[in-house]
Amino acid sequence: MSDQRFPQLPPGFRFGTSTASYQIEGAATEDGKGPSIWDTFAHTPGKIIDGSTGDVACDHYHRHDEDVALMKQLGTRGYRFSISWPRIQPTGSGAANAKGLDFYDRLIDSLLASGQQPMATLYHWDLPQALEDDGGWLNRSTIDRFADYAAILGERFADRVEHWIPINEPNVVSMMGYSIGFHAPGKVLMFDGLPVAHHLNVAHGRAAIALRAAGAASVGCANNHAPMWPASDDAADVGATKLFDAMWNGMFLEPMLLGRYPVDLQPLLEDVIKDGDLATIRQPLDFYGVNYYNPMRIGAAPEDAEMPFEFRELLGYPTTDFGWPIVPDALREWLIMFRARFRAALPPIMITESGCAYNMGPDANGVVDDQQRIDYLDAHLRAIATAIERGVDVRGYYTWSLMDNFEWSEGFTQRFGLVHIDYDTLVRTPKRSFQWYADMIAAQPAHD
Ligand code: GBH
Repeated sequence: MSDQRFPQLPPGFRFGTSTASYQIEGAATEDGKGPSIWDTFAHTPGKIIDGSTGDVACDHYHRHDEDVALMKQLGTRGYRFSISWPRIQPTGSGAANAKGLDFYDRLIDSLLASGQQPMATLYHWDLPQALEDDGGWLNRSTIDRFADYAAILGERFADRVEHWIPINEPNVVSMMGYSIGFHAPGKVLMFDGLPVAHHLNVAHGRAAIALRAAGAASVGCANNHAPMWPASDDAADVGATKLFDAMWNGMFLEPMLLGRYPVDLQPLLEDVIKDGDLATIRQPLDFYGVNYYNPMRIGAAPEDAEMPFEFRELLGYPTTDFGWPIVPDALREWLIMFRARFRAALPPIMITESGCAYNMGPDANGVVDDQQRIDYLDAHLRAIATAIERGVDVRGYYTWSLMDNFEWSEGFTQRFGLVHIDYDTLVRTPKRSFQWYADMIAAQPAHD
């Protein structure tokens, strides 16, 4: 009997949680870890809204056993985390740091012992600072460094990691990091940041090849997708939306799945594409990871603006504490469109991130009453269930995030976790949504 109180996903559907190294680990200088661009950026005054850094974050580096025990309590069967490149190669090249490898070795073994299949991201934005000093992702040789790093990880962990993701949200890396400078390394290059996008694409392909050569069974991606809604029917707004859609959604998706860039972007990338690159990028993917948060409303910018598009407020929907609109229907529509458009070129989909910021803490009774997060997860899982009924092959949902963590430029001010973190004491308190997620998983007909 199906339990109508909860969304029902097909038998075998995978439930998990998701995190990233710099956001949770702390231990910024321990066991030989080198500095990353996020260490540098967070320590630069004025970059992080509350002046915080990831030096300690959730102290997951020392408390991973407790965190894995929480996953077991949740009843998830998968956990997506990222590996900190500068723990493995402190300067981004050369021999591996044994202590860095050992940390992930312990983590992976404890995950497996607790019934959590590891999904490892190689790059969730913490580039070794030494590589940035050489130009970072603007420098093509960073691709070779990334392929070497991928080979090290593949050799050590391919026997135990179920799913691999080379790069988290390359569109955010390129746009937020190198075009508008809101994220590390804080470069404001506008369209001159575009080579970064291409280099990230090639790095994705090279890492996929290296991982498979080392025996990795399943390699995918984690691309952020946002449905783009024009601010009006005006040709200028529609045109600006089409361009931004190509830059945000098409720039990585199309080369990965089809081996070509969106037509509108081809002239902008002519100079940076080398022979063979497009074939390198288009590696077969075992799954296509989608990070979904919300649709965006785009309008044409005034002629003297630096970029031809601008972001407008999307009105008429409830918002999270971060101010992001809540539109689960847009996820359903987007998934259905995605399948209709790519058909046989589309691998099975995993939702590699989906979640919301609500910032309440424990009440007088110690309860973190985040009913809004429960409603959010419920609605998004129902949207996915509907897309699956319409024929979209979605295999899993890894909610962002297991626990509150360092939310990049927002520091500790935005809380995405199922588990509350007290940043003074580092005490973990499962929220009501944690219990809901556990009950929802337990209510599935049969799950993997
Ligand atoms: C992800 O990025 C990251 O992978 C993860 O590390 C992060 O903690 C998490 O999401 C939460 O932020 O202009 O109001 O329409 C999210 C990338 C891109 C999502 C911009 C929201 C637009 C918000 N974000 N997007 S809005």
